[in-house]
Amino acid sequence: MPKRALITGITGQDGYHLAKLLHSKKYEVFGLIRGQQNPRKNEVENSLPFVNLIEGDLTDLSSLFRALEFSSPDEVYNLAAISHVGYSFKDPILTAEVTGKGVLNILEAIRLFDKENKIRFYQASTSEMFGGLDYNRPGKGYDEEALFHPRSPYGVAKLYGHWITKNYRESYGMHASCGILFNHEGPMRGLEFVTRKISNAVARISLGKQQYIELGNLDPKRDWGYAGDYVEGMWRMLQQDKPGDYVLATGETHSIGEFLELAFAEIGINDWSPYVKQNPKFMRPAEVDILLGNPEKAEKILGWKREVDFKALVKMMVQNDIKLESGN
Ligand code: NDP
Ligand code: GDR
Repeated sequence: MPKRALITGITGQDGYHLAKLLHSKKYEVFGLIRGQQNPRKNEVENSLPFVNLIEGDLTDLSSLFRALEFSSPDEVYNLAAISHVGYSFKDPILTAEVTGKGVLNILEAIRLFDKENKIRFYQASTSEMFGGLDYNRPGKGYDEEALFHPRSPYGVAKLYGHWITKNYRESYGMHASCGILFNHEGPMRGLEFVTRKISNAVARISLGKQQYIELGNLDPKRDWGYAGDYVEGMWRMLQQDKPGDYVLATGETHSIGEFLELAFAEIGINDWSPYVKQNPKFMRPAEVDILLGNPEKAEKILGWKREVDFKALVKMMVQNDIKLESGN
């Protein structure tokens, strides 16, 4: 019997990569999609034709229960969230409902549905829970034991999701794991995130379709990996005999300026400064200045390691956007 997996957040970047990975491993894949007429539905049907879509919303426990009944999964990957940190300052209450309490909804639905306690659960936790104040692990990078200090409504909501997942593991013996993932990017990244915003703008500038790009704060540093590598780590967490929490990261950190430098170099521009304008509109009330992860535990126990390095990631994203923008 093939294994069955239910993915929430199927229209997102990670939903795409994870569905592909599970399909390649012969899983039957189900994806939760929200809204009466989700604008991304056609896209998902075309790019992931093997996925069985189920309508539902993380804020609606009854829809989650129905999704479990319909898919009868061995594994549930909870990737759905309001995931944009900047947006979470504008809509903090909705962010708490979806990104925070939504996790409780799906855990509760599983607890009520799965009387034999067999379902394995993955929660998409994040480096945003650490907050970038590098005071407790100077230089070494955040690991699973590092202190949390979230700096946005998104980070605070994710911390609730993280702890309630651990609580269900401890209280009910659920096989529930949290992947504390640092930023991961790629051609499927939403245009609202800084890496894809840059790769898309660079492609358009090279084709004469755009003059410049407007960005917020250029100083923050991030530990950027490739999303295709990270979904492999998610899957490996659920294949362990025991549930646990794991950091997935590259162990390197780079500034937005460095990303700009490599991206513009792809189109033969060495000085990017004339093409970048700063706009306070893209700044946040509180910033995460630096994130650096320590993936030692995942490397040791899961045998996981990132494959794509920073330079290759930037190249992949810019070249993909040049292709898309030139209609090839
Ligand atoms: P995306 O923003 O690309 O995808 C988010 C998904 O959540 C979309 O499919 C969206 O669906 C869905 N969603 C939003 N609200 C609801 C709701 N109320 N009910 C059901 N579905 C909903 O995120 P990523 O794929 O990049 O990330 C996946 C998860 O991992 C997220 O939880 C994110 O917070 C977390 N994460 C991501 C990292 C990264 O670097 N990418 C790093 C660490 C954690 P719709 O199309 O309907 O909007
Ligand atoms: P992040 O990603 O906040 O790390 O969250 P994002 O790409 O949005 O921002 C990274 C850094 O770039 C700065 N920045 C800008 N960001 C955006 N989006 N747009 C801009 O124009 C811009 N200019 C500068 C930001 O201030 C920030 O410092 C991502 C999400 O995927 C989360 O869901 C996930 O949990 C974390 O990564 C790990």
